[in-house]
Amino acid sequence: TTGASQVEFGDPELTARINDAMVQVEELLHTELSSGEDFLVDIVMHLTRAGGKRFRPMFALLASEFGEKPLSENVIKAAVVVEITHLATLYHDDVMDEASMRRGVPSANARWDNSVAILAGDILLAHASGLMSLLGTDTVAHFAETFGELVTGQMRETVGPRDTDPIEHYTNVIREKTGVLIASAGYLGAMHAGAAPEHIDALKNFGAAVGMIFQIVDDIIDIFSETHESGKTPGTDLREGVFTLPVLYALREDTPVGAELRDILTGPLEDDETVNHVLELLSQSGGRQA
Ligand code: GRG
Repeated sequence: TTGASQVEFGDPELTARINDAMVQVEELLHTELSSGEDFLVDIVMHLTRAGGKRFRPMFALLASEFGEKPLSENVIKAAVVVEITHLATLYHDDVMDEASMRRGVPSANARWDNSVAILAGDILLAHASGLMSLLGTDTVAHFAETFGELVTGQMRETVGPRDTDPIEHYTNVIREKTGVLIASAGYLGAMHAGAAPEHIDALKNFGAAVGMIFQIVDDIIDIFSETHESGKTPGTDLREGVFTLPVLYALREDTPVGAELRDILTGPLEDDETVNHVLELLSQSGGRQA
């Protein structure tokens, strides 16, 4: 009834525990975001109601299994803080990308307008901050750093210096904009379960790596899918002049389409015809192997 996604692991007891805890995550998420006047709640709950994988809170719960108090109340709160922060970034990201779809429904900027979507992201951050304050100053300090890095990643992608190696630039961007929040899920889940410092650290590092893989897959989908699972049109990054790993791979000297791509890809792509042509070249480039 809560819409919480169900998962299955090899161990049936773990499956039951995690699914029960995900129901608690969903309940707290709904309770937290449902406070306020009706007109606000509709906007703030828009993407939560639309679905989403809840990958980050799930990872926080799993990380907590390494501690003495797995799935404790504070672990649930930390998982919800991470999901709400993620939601805030989705609202803002869709404004920046002028995206019309998210989680299979119209994005908030399409359904309302840019101002509403930006403000909704801000309210979500206010909710995340309130909930986070219940978890103590260490968590707040950790989160301030995490969130700063996340926004830096988005900023680096948009206006960051380009004098480093392009792959290094891309790696820095995805580590920051996607890796750190998933790392934080692992860190906070393990920390609030009372895990040993070396386990907390390992789960943070594992989360960072998983987050980067997650973003690379997302970027490959943006280039090579017919239509995005979320209903987004492929080629969003190209339209913005953001060159992700499959593009950087195809641009190399030794790919058959590298020279032509280098001529075309000098900045954001203006029209659909050029975007489609580039997508076609990329599909011939072996970029899927990137
Ligand atoms: C100040 C709130 C605020 C944000 C500014 C916009 C921004 C900084 C950062 C954007 C970072 C971003 C959107 C990274 C992409 C992360 C990503 C892979 C999103 C998709 O995640 P999924 O697949 O989505 O987990 P669901 O819908 O399943 O939750």
